[in-house]
Amino acid sequence: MSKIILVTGATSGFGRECAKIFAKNGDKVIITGRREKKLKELQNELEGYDTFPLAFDVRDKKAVMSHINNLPTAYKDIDILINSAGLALGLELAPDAFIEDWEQMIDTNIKGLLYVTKAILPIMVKRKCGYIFNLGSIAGSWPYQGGNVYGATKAFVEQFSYNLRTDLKGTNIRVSNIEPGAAKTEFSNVRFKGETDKAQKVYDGYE
Ligand code: NDP
Ligand code: 8X3
Repeated sequence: MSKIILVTGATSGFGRECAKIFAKNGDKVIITGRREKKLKELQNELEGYDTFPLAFDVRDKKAVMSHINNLPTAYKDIDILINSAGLALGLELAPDAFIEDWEQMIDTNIKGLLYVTKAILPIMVKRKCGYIFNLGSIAGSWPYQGGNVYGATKAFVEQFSYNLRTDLKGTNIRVSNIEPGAAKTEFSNVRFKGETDKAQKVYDGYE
């Protein structure tokens, strides 16, 4: 049976690939991210499949709530949430890191994920089913130099996932925290703020 999936961070990387797989599987996929142009590109690439683009910033609590609460009837009953929107900014050691970078990672990876989850939970609870996939990271469990706040946000995602799973016992809603290792997406371009050489070097020697 076809499902309704909402994917955050569907303009790039893991979120985009997940959206493609679900859409090609015959599911209805609500694709979200800040960049409307990228959402349109993905929708065009998936022509013939059922996608619904929704552009918003996960840091904007009001926008998150109103977009999700005002979904058209055909997309309202979300079965699966994929919380992929997230980012790392900078690789400076803590004394040299920028407080604004720390704030943006916390606002996106922690608060943004919470806003989207909180907006969708009532839909799942009412229907007594659902699956929430959070994108944590190995960086949430293992330290590396310069990973300071990024890793800490992912540790939050891990613990929140455990606690959410506990709170949802008996509701038939499942929660998984996926913890990938380094993967070549836009992630490092974002982390190094467009310094492509630096971003590329991250993956030198990786297979
Ligand atoms: P990408 O940079 O390729 O994609 C990140 C996505 O997040 C984009 O679609 C971006 O969309 C979205 N996003 C970022 N900020 C916001 C925001 N404020 N509001 C809405 N959407 C936002 O990275 P990945 O696909 O690699 O990363 C996806 C998730 O996986 C992240 O949570 C990341 O921390 C995690 N991860 C990544 C790993 C890696 O090595 N790549 C490894 C482990 C975990 P837009 O810019 O259009 O808003
Ligand atoms: C992304 C993986 O190792 O670059 O979460 O932090 S890593």
